[in-house]
Amino acid sequence: MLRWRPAYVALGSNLGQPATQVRDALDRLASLSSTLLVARSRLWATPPMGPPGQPDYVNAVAGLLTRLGPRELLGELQAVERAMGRSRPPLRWGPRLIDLDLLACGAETVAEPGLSLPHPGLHQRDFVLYPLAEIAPQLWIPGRGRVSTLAGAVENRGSVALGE
Ligand code: A4P
Ligand code: MG
Repeated sequence: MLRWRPAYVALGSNLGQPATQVRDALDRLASLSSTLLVARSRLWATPPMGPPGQPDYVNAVAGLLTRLGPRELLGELQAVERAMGRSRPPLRWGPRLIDLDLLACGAETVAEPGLSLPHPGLHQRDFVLYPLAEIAPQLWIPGRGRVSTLAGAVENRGSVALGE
């Protein structure tokens, strides 16, 4: 039997109805085959990192148990993005309907074209670390440290939890 391993996914949206899209994406993650949604953070309202003038984001993190490998799981995340109407944004860090990033998959480190694990920006982003610390404070990020420590050290750029 294939083994189950923990995986963490960051969700973000700042176009359309961001909170609705993030909830919709969480439901879609719960429906993936060979995968269980076992934890979900609160939704967070976060100021944009990137080009100025774009709306605030809603962010969240999901905790999964999955039998998929990291590449297969990333493929599923990209299929959810497409199904939700995401087109490639023309601008780096520009606004988007939904963004699903694979943060970590077990303790694997991957550095390949198209897949980096752990996610390279994770340890510097309040909008990832705060929700991740709600569901996995003890998680060890290879090369970076413990999530609770990283979340305590990162600059709070004005991110606030929404009441759910
Ligand atoms: N890729 C490599 N590793 C991964 C991984 N671990 N997870 C590749 C997901 N994708 C990974 O992604 C670009 C390429 O990264 C893909 O082809 C994939 O193979 P993309 O989703 O097409 O483009 P992107 O998301 O615009 O690029 P980028 O640079 O990854 O942006 P980020 O890092 O996702 O940042 N501000 C707030 N407050 N909240 C946000 O959520 N998000 C962004 C986007 C900017 N500012 C934000 C937020
Ligand atoms: Mg992305």
